[in-house]
Amino acid sequence: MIRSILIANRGEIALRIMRACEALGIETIVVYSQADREASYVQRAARSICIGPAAASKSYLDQAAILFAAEVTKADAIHPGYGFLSENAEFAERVNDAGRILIGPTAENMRIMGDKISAKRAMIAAGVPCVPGPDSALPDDPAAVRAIARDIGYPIILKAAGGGGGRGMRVVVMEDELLPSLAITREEGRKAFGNDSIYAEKFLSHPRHIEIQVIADYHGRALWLGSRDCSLQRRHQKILEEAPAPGIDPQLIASIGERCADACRYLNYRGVGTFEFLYEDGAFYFIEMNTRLQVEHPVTEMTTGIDLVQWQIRVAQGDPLPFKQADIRCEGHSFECRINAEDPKTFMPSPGLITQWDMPNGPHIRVDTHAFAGYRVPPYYDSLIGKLVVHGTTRDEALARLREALAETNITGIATNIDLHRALVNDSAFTKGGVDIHHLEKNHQNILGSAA
Ligand code: MV4
Repeated sequence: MIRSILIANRGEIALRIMRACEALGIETIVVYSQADREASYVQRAARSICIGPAAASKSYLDQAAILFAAEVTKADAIHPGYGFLSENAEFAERVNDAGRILIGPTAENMRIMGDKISAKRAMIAAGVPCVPGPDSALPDDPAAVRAIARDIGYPIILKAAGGGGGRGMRVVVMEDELLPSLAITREEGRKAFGNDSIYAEKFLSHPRHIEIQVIADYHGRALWLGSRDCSLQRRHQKILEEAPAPGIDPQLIASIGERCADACRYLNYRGVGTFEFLYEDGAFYFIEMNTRLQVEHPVTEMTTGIDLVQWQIRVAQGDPLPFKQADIRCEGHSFECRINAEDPKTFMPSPGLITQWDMPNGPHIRVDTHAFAGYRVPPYYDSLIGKLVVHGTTRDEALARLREALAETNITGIATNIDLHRALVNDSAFTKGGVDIHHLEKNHQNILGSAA
């Protein structure tokens, strides 16, 4: 039984995890950097420990400092949240070696999925459909590389095995560019990830980004918990997500979901996780698996009624999942707007003092945030300061609630992307449903302009 959890994260997700702990009667310990001293969740925790200066490398990424804080407080478990150390296999091992529970999948799960080539190989073995292309690294021999690319068919995309989330990728349109592009991507992979393995895939030109949430216990049960559409993004930063993915045959989603749950059982996956797919012309193609709780988990909670963080904790302490796949429902529709402290036109971060913080509330509305009037947004971290989540019986009802909720929102003192969200909920392509991953970047000016 877990009696106490050290939360190795900050901001809205630290508070989200704290709420789940409180609901389960688990004591919370939070670690914080000097820049997060005035955050209210730091006072709310039973114990709080400053682990270093503002720079994440000297605080939220300092494994020794976090492990020491856990030792001092005798924390039974550590919850890493998202980002920071959440997908770090070495950290997971060190937590276990210290006799503590890491709330997340096993270090081996993280290692397999962290290497995008081994992830793809595992998915092919488990029967999950992948983007066409070999599940092995490109060879050194130029003639062999050319033959592989020709076999896939141009355009192709080169990806670094150590990359992911949009880092270390390059599209190749013609054979002329192949070897120079490969050399550059290799060098980037070597420098950024210490891994110069590169793989090649067919480049999909207009996909949607659809993901499947899963949860697996230590007793061989693995379930899929519906789909999310995360196509509205800019520079690999998601802006607005929804569940379920609109306009896709639920039977097709269910068949992919079953594949994901099968893959979890095949891989002895533990905890919560997300299978990321590209969806184009009616077909799904696996690209990556995230071995953590994700920012957008609330839309899945709203449509399934399952508290993912509570179940993540319960599974980590060995509880069996009490529901079967047939018990999992996808009810209605949910949207999440990521509220960022940033300029809506330039996307430049906008830290500083929040002078007014009026958030909507009422039925079918959820706001996940650590911010408040008088809170100072520090300049050192991600600009996400909150998430506005709504639910409706239908997508249109959820959208109407989202419009109303955004109209009620008033944040002053710092710039936020609220105006972008207000414009998005009136963008006809978005309201119709099913925009691709390029929609926001292509139409950003028009979307903002037509709202004014
Ligand atoms: C792709 C792709 C097109 N074809 N793979 C970007 C992030 C990383 N997770 C994988 N990514 C992509 N992989 C093939 N074969 C286009 C992207 C991509 C993308 C994917 C999801 C969400 C946003 C994106 C933005 C640009 C490119």
